[in-house]
Amino acid sequence: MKSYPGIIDRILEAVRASKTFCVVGHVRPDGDCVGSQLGLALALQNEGKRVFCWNEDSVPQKYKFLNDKALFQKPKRGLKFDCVIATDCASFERLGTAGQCVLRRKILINIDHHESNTRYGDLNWVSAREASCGELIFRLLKVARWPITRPIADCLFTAVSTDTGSFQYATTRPGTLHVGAELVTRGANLARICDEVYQSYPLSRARLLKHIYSRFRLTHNNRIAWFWLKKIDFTRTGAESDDTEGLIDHIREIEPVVVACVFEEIEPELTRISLRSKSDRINVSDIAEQFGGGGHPAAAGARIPGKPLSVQRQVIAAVKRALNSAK
Ligand SMILES: [Mn+2]
Repeated sequence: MKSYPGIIDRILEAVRASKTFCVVGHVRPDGDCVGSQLGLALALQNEGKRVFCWNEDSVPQKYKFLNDKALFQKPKRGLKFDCVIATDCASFERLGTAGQCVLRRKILINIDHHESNTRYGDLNWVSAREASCGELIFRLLKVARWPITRPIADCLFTAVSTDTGSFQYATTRPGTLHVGAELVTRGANLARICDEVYQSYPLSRARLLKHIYSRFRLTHNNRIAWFWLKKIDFTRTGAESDDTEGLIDHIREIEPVVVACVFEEIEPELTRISLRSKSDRINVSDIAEQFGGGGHPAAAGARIPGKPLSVQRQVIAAVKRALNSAK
């Protein structure tokens, strides 16, 4: 709590002076995004604030249990907020259409843990040391002395757990585990969270996984693994685009693999890439930045225009260069 007293105090001052809020997150929200948004929104509601949450894309099925108070509601056109808070979102563009929904506001606060954050808020609290944005929200609540109720603990635990691969990634620090422990003390329902988030995948996702296992490719002495997700793969398996979260881990976890990459067809000439690194000498955020994206050293992504095969060649070549220069 010592490192950022100034910015937390300034955020709390702005929050205390505001009545109406919208808490927004990035396109294709993940567990850290939704958990941070809802944990913060519930705390604000408990303080008597009027709060909405909104994202361009809907809450993935596996996180819907966190939204039992239906806090996600599309703001009506022209609605004005005293305060908009963006969580887990590295740039204003990453808000997608949610950014347009909340243009009318007095103040924009940006709370995030991405190194590549562009500081697009009026107040910016960016701390890349934390493994998840959920830990920043936890700290905000502690400094504010707002109660961490059971529903809030569920949201924040989901945030921390999903962004750390269940406390496995190298970003997990002692503080991350302390936050997890305190959230469990405050009543986070581990059995329910693990069942909803990790043990309830739709059958369509299993079909997609079968496809991936039969199609993934290895190169560079098995140190690079990748697969493609084409639109037709979704149609064939009945999977939705939110079923793809975490699929990359299935190739990342293969022993010789150092860098895993997923290419997803968004449009015939627009590809979304996701990158994961298992080595602290390979920073995939640097690779993603070469293609206009960003993220964390071990997990990053980008959207790249161009012919799919050419995108694939360029990205694999950039990964090979990174591996060769890390030798
Ligand atoms: Mn995150």
